[in-house]
Amino acid sequence: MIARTFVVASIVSVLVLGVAAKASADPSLPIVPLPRNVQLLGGTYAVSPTIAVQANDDVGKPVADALSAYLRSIFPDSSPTGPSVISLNDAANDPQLGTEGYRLTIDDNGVAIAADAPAGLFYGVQSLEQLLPDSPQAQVTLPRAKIVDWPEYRWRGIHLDVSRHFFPVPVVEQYLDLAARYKLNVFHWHLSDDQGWRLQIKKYPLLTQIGGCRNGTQVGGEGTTAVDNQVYCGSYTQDEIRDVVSYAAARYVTVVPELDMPGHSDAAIASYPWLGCTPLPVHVRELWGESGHAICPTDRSFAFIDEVMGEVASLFPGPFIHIGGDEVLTDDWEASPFVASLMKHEHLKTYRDVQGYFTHREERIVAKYGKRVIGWDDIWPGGVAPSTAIVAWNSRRYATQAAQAGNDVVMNPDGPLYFDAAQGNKDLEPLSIGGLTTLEMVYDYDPSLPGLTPAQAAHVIGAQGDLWAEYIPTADHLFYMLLPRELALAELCWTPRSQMSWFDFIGRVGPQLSRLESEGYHYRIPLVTFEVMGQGFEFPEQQPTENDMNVVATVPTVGLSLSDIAPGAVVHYTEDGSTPTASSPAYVPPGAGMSYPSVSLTYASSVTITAIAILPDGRASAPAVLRLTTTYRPGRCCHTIGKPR
Ligand code: TNX
Repeated sequence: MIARTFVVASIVSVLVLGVAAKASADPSLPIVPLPRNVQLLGGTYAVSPTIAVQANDDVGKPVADALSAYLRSIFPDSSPTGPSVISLNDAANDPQLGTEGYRLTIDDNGVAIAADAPAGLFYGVQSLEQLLPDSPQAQVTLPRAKIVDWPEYRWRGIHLDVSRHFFPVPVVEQYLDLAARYKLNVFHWHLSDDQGWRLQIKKYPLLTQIGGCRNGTQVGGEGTTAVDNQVYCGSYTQDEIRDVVSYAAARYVTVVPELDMPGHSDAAIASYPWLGCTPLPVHVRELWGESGHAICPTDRSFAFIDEVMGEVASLFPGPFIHIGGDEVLTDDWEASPFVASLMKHEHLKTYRDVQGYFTHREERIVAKYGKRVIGWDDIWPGGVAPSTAIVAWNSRRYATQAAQAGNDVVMNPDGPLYFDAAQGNKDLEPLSIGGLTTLEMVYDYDPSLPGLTPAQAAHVIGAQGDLWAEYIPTADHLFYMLLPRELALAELCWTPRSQMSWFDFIGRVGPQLSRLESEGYHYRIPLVTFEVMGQGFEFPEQQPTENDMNVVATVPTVGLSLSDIAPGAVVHYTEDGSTPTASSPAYVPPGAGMSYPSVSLTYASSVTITAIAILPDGRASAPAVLRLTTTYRPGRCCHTIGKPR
């Protein structure tokens, strides 16, 4: 058992390991993303179960109705008869709020939300809902506070790949609910790829009839070639698309449709083989990874793209259409006599220039329908129009060049903002594409680019997280990969970097998980966190994995506490290196104040503490391992923090 010698000492330094920790000493209001300005006024306001919502005009009415519905879920037995009210006012007349900012005031007069546009009211309501409980209550109090809040970035995006696995409309709507709750405002919908075309196009019905189905799906992890031979189909009708677009709009989310061309187009080429540049048959791809095929830059292909974009432009009211453009393998182009003659005729020297030609023709088509092109950063080197924006997944260099040239850029780095990577030690996580993107890695990502003038920096319009779905066959798995990483994404998009604090953030994640839990969402249970307290220890930079930490102490006794933020979880631990179970000792947190349990070590000894968090229903977090070793020898000096001898 962890020695219960209580160390009462001045805490010189506190080292917190892992992904979860207690709230900081002065916890913020439990709102994610953290609001820009919060002034606590002291005391509380008691919310009457009969509280009503009043909007000053019809503009705010849909937002008021949504808030009323939330209040009725808390007070199911009362009706909104007043006299206390939550007032919504869409004429704050405060320029700093912009179209998305809001003021939320909770004082003795009640609750008031003011904004200068409906999106701002909506975001004020999201913040208020996070201060309210997530289940029916007899009594509710709110902290008296004044919040003035607006976002750092105007593109706060979440992406979803529905080609590799298809997610039906109700799942997409849940995905949008969560995006909106955390004040994300762009849904990048990856609607086509080699493995499936998912958007009904009336002029080209085979795109979904043939391109919407594949004859099998890769089974197993990266690199395998095993296929299950099961027919797998899925697509959205245009009516369904319109429903999703209006569902998103009601939550102030703009849908950006992506049709990925000229690479990643096997499903389109399989549907209409004349789109391709190869005489060989092309099938809707069953394995993940890239195919060698690409759409041929013929006039017939561009006539097809024109008709497709016409339908797309009429379905999606937002300003952008995403044309893809990533990972174009040029094998088919290189073998094509047509491409050879095109290159000669158009003076295109390289295949990169051919991609530039392709992009420019798409830009002209998209502009004709009153829209702007956005594409993966792979389109940058071939040349793009000034109005074209790029999503930088691959190259900070291209992102920087684009911002310098005055093109808008959305930061979306493979790594910190790729949520298809594992959230912890991949051997303990569900099958994923691999790699490691912990919650903390997401949180630490800063979308700003160094070395830009303010005018150039203004072209970095925001960031987005991606969910590529090769290894994500079900909705439960999808939400598991999304949560809680989406919360960190939301905060880095909304909250100024200078106000962000990891420890403060994880203190606010717990209440969010409790609401997500009550709504039945799957999420990754955060690891147990170790706090090592006192002086004279070192946390080597190289840690084996997220779950596995080494600490070298230069003192014989180290104060330690374990904590977890998962709702209702109990921490269990072992000290012999074995994985804890529910029958391992439960960790009882010490009381408030400066008393902590401590671990006593003798020279050159070490102890391995392994801890898991077990939820009431038996689900458990991955184990977190802390190996403590001491180099302390009586009589030798150990005053220097972090420098063991
Ligand atoms: C690269 S990101 C791709 C996708 C894959 C993803 C897997 C991008 C523009 N292309 O086709 O699904 O990696 O992480």
